[in-house]
Amino acid sequence: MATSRFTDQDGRLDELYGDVAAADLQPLWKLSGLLTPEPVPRTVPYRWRAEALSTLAARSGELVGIDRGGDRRVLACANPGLGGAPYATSTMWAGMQYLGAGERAPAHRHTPAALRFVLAGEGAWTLVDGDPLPMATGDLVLTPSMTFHEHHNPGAEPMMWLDVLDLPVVAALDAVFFEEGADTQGGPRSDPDSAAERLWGAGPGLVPGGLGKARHEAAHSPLLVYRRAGTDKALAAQLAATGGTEAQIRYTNPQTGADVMPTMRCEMRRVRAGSRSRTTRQTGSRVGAVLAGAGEVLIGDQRFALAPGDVFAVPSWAPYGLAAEEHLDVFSVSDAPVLEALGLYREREC
Ligand code: GTQ
Ligand code: FE2
Repeated sequence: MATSRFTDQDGRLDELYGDVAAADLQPLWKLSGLLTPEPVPRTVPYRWRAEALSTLAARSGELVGIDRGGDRRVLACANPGLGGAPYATSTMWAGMQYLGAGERAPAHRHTPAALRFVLAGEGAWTLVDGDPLPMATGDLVLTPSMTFHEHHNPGAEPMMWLDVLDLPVVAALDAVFFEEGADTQGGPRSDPDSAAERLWGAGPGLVPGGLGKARHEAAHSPLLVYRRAGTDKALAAQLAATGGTEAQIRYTNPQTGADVMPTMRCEMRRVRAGSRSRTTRQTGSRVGAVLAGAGEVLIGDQRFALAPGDVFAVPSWAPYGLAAEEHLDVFSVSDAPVLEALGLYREREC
């Protein structure tokens, strides 16, 4: 029905809009783009080449020291869609961290949860709440929310790894807290593994019984490191068992089967040489990194060539798929646990 008693000719309307703005109010009927039929992410499909990441990180290592103040020598992947924010996607920080031979990054803790994935190299170790975690190619290391962590590289070679944090989520919720910690004296460690692995990584489906309650109730996985040998074996066995062209595993909390941390889901996907993966879309964004192989990634309507060490960003609801020229192993992190917890997770085959 026409609402003809309202006319734009009415001069009082301009006055109303002026007064509305002056009162820090906005009329919904003048706003658009709020309730879109589908997600309209600002994050754009993007790929950072390994070559640029590693050469610029190494140059930073020559010119920039690690001291209190800087603390971490990290080049943050800045998605060009995010207006200059140092975030890979709207919900995830991803950065290449470089630690020179003999260097140490001092202890601290914070509410944003972090993980490290080693794309190449070994020799450094991260100390998480006192537990030393040696890091090597293909390993996933967790530093959950509010755990003290420091990085040491007692070796003769520099080392680099990919950091992923839920910082944009925690920052959006205005829940960022940070504290410095007391440094542990560094030095070469002889431990080949961590206490977390000895206790929680003994064997598939086997978890310790009779431990204190606190340990079971932590919001994150008590297993703080997931080794390449384990994921490699699982992927190979899955491919053999299914006879398919791709395999996928999720890193889980051995105690609960939940994601390793409350805000981030970690996965590894393997696509056989000459094959294409399924293409899917899901709500929430993803950061991917190529551990091995060569091929192409489809993100939205764009294709990017992939080589080992490349990092890429998948916006929410963008079709995502992999094509392998050579047997491709891609590690990725998504914010899926957050969307699931809020009842906002959707997934669809494209
Ligand atoms: O290694 O503790 O990339 O605190 C960003 C913030 C790494 C770290 C990052 C951090 C760290
Ligand atoms: Fe940190």
